[in-house]
Amino acid sequence: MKKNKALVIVDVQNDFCPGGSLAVPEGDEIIPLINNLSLKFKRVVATQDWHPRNHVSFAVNHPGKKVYDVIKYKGIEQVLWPEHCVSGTSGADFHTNLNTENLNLILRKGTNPEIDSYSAFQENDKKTITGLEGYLKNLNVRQTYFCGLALDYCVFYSAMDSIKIGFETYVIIDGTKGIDSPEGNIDKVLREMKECDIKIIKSSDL
Ligand code: VGL
Ligand code: ZN
Repeated sequence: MKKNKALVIVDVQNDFCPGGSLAVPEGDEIIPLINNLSLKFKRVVATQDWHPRNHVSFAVNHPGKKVYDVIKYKGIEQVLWPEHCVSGTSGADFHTNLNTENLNLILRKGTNPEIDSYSAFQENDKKTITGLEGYLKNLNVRQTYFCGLALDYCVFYSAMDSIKIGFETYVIIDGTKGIDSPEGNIDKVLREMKECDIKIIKSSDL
C-alpha cells in the first residue's frame, strides 16, 4: 500500500466489545479483518477512548440523569454513557485479539474531564485538536481509511473531520460496527457521510 494512505483503527477496546460496559453488538467480530487490514498499510494509527473517572460523558457523574439522556454542558450537547474506557483500566485496553504489532501511533482522546472527544482529530468543543491532522500531514498522508468502533459515533465523527480537513476519506464498512442509538442512527450517519463525499467501501475493494 502506498505511503500516502493511512489506516485509522478507532477504539477497538474491551469496553466497546461484548462483555464491556458500552458494548457494541458484535464489536469483536471485526477484529480479525482489522488485523488483516493493518498488514496492508504502511501507516497505521489506533485510537483509544481514554477518560478520567470524573468524565462529563458518564451518566453516574450527573445525579438524577440516566444513561442515554442528552444534556447540555458548557453549551455542548452531551450524550450520557455508562462509565467506559477509564484510563488505565482493563476496559480501556485494546481488545486482546487486536494485533498491535503494526501500529505506528496510539492516540488517546477524551482525556479532558469536561469535554468529550468522539473524533480522532478534535474534541467535541470543535476547537481543541488532538494533533492527528498534523501527524498525518507531516507524513504526506492524503487518504485516510477508517475502521473500528463505533460506526455511528467515533468512526463517524472522525471521518467527517477527515473529509473537512481535505483528506480523501474512506470508511471500510465491514471493518466497523455501530451502536445504532438512537435507533436509525447508523442509516443516518451513512447517508450523511455519503453526502459529504466520504467513500463507504468494503475491505475486498482494497
Ligand atoms: C464512543 C460513545 C462514547 C465511540 C466513545 O468510540 O464510538 N462512543 N465514547
Ligand atoms: Zn467515550
